Amino acid sequence: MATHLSKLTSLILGTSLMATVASAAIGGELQKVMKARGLTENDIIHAAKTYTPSGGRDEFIVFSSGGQSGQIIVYGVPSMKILKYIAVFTPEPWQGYGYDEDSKKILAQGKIRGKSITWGDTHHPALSETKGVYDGKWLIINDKANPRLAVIDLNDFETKQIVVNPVFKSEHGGSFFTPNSKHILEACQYAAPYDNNYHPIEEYKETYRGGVTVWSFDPKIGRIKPKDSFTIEMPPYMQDLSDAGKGASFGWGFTNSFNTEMYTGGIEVGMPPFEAGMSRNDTDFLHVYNWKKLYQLSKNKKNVKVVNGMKVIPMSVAVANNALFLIPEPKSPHGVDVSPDGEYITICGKLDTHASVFKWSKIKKLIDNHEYAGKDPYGIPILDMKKSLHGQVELGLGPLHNQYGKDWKNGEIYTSLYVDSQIVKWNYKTLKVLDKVNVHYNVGHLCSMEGKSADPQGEYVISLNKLAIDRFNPVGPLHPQNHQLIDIRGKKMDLLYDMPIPLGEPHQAVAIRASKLHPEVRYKMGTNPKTGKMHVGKTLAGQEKIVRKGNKVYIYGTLVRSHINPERVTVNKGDTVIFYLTNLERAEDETHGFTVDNYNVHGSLEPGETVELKFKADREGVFPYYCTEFCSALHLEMMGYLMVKDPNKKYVSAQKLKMKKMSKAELKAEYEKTVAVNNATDAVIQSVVKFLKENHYEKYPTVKALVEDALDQYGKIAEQKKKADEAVKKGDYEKAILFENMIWQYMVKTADVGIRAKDLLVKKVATKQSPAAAAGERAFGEGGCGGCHVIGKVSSGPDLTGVLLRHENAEKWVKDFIMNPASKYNDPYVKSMIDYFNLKMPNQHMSEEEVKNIIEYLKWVDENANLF
Ligand code: CUK
Ligand code: CUA
Repeated sequence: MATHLSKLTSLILGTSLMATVASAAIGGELQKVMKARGLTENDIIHAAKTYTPSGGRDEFIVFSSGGQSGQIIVYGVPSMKILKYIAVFTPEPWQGYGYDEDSKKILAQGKIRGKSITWGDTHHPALSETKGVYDGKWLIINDKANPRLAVIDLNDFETKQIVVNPVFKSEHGGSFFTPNSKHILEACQYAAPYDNNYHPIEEYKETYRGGVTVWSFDPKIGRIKPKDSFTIEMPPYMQDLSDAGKGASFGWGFTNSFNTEMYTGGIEVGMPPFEAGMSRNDTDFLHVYNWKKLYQLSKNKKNVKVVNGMKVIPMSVAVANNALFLIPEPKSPHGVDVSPDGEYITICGKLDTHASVFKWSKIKKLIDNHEYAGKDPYGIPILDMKKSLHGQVELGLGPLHNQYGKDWKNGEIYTSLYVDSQIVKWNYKTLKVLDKVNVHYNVGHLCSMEGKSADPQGEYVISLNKLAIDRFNPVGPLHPQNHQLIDIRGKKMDLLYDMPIPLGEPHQAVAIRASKLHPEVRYKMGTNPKTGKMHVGKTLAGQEKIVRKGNKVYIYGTLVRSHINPERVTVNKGDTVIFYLTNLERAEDETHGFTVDNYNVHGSLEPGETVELKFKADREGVFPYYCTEFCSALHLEMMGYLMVKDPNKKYVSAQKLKMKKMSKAELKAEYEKTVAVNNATDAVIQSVVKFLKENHYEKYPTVKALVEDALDQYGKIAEQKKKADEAVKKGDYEKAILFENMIWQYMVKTADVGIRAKDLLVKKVATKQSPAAAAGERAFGEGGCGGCHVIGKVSSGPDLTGVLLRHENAEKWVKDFIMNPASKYNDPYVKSMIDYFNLKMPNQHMSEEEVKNIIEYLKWVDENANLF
C-alpha cells in the first residue's frame, strides 16, 4: 500500500520536484562532508573526475616501470588504482615467480655469464604496435643495470622471455618497438668493451664501444629472435634514449648521446669528475641510422663480425652503406621523441632550456645529397644542425621527456621540466609555449595516453615525479614516488590526483585504452603458462598418483575446493621431490596457492594451470603442505602432509595407548545427527535455488557463471551419498559419517557461491534506490541501527521489513519513535517488543533529515521485500 502511494505521489508531483528534493538531500550531505574534511569545491570536482565507484572500470591502463624492483606496475586511469605488479626480473612470491620450476627457467634466461641476477633496474616499457598503433598484445621492458629485455604476454600479464644483450655491459635506450613490432631497438648506455676481457681505460677510444642492438621480434608468438638480431657498432659516446622512426621516417632509428667528449673520469687520480668532463662540449650527437637497411646487410656474413654470439655491424660498414649519421644536438640531451607521423623529432637537453625540433624531411635531404658538415673521429658523417632543425623553443629548466597530445597534427606536445618541477604544454610546429602546471616534485618521464604511438588519445598526462617530499604521510626516510594525474582536456592543464608508488622508482610508463586489452580469466586445463603449452605434469581428476623413479619421487596432484589430492606423501630423506600440481577449477578467480612448509617453494595456480615444484627432501620430519590462497570456507582444511623418513633409522610405534572407541549405538546416533544437519542445510540451499530460478538468474551472465559453479559443487554430492549409503548397509557408521561430512562440505561450498550469486542477483533485480533512500541506507548504517535490526531477519531487534505497514499513520509514527523512543515505551505494541527482546529502542540522536531519508530507505526495502 505504502509503495503504491509513494509511486502515486511521485506521479502527481512530477519527477522534477522529486529530483530537486533529492539533490537538496545530497547537497546537505555533501556540504557536511566537505566541511568536516576541509575540502574545496575544486577538490570535489577533482574527486568526481577520478572517483571510480566500487566495481567500476577505468578508461586507460598504465604499465609503469617498477624501477629498482625489477617489476612492472599496472594501474588504471583516471582512478589511479593499482591493479597488479608483474614479476619480471625479480622473484615475486605471491605469483610463485622464482619459487616454481617453470618461472625459475624464465629467470634463468636472464643469467649473465652463468650468474643469476635476481633484480633489475627497469626503465622503459613499450607496447607492441600494428601500423604504429598499440594492439594490446605484448609488452617489453629493459633492465639498465644488466643489459636485458623481457617480454610480457598481455593475454595473462606474465613474463615469457628474458634476453641478455651479450655485447653491452649496461643499456638504457630500450626498449622501442618499430611500428609493426618486427624489431626492437635497444641502445647501450655506458660504453665498454664488447668482449668480456680487461681493456685499460687509457684505451677507451680504441676498445670501448657504444651501440644499438636491433632485436628481431615475432609478433605472432611474442618472442625475441636472438639469432636474427644484430648490433650496430657506435662510438663510445654514451648512447641514451632512442626512438624508432615511423610513417615518413620508417626504417630509421634515432638515438642521442651525452659523452661525445669521450671523457673517462678519474676523481681518485686528481681528474675532474665525470659530470664535469662529460658536459664540456656545447653539443652532443644524435645518432641517425637506417636499421632496416642494416638488418638486410646483417644477413650477409661478410658485413658482420660475431662477438659473444651476437652479429655486430662495424661502424665502417654502416658508413660505407650510407646507414649511419650524426647530428649535433644541445649538450647532454635526454629524451628523443618522434612525432606520430614520423616527421618531427623532438629532443630535450637536460642542461639546455630549449627543446630542439628536428625535421625528418630536412635530414633526409641532407643524407640524399651527401651534404655533410664534417666527420667525427670514427669517420661517421656529421649533418649540419641548423639545416636539420625545424626550430628551437625555450621551455624552462631541465627539460627531459616529451609526449604527444590528441591534437598532435596541430602541434600539441607536452614536456617534463625536471628542475622547474613543471609540465609544459607547447606547440612543436609553431614553437609556442601554451601552458605550464606545477608538479611535486622533479618530474622525470611523463605519460600521455597512447602518446608515443601513431594515434595519441589525449585526455590525461601522468607526471612521474622523482621526489614526493611532503605529499604523503611520512613513512621513514625513504619516501614513495609520486605519480600525478593531470587532466589535459581543457585549455589549462588541471592537476587531479597524487598517487604514491611504493615500489622502486619508475622511469617511463605507457598507457593504453583499456578496451584494447582482453586478458584470459582461465587457462586450458593443464597449461604451463610460461610456455603456453600443455604441462608435462598435467593431471586430471582421477589421475592423481605418486611415482618413484630411483630416488626421485613424482607427485601428480590436483587442487580443487577444498582439497589437495594426494593428502599424504611419504619419502625418504635425500629423495628429490617433484610436485606436479594442476588447479582443476574453471571458476573465475579461484586461484589456489601451494607450499610445503620449510622447503622454500611456492606456486600460484590460476584456474587450469599446472605448476612444478621441486626440492631435495634433505631434512627428516613431518612437513604440512597447504593451499596459501583463502579460496573457500574450507580453505584451512585444504592441506596435507609430506613425511620425510630417514631410511637408516628404526622407528618405534607410538600406538601403545588404545583410544576409547564409540559404541555402535553412539555411532548410529551421530550418523543420524549428521544426516539431519545435512537435510537442514539442503533446505537452505533449495530456498536459495528457488529464489535464483524465480528471479531468472540465467539472464545475468555474471550471476549465471556463479550459479553454474555452485551447481557444479552440488553435483558432486550424489556420488558421496552413494558411498555413505553403502557404508550404512555394511554397518560401517564410522565411514558413513565421514562421507556425510563430505556431503556437508560440498553443501557449504555450494551455499558459499550460491549466496554470492543471490546477493548479486538482488542488486540486479531490486528497484533503483532514490538518492534519498541511498542516503537513508547510509544513515541507517552509520546511525548504528544495523546493530539491532537486520533487514529480512529477526535479530536482536524486530525485522523492519513491512514496518511502514504495521502502524497507522506509519511514517509519522516511525519518525516520532526514532526521534524520541522513550515517548512510546508505554505504547502496548512497543511494550510487548521490549519484553520480547529484553531491549529498549535507544535514542540515536538522528537529525530530521536523516530520519526522513531512513523512511525513504524503508520504503525501498518494502518495495523489494520479496528479495530479502
Ligand atoms: S630515463 Cu629516468 S627520467 Cu631511464 Cu627514460 Cu629519463
Ligand atoms: Cu585452495 Cu585455499
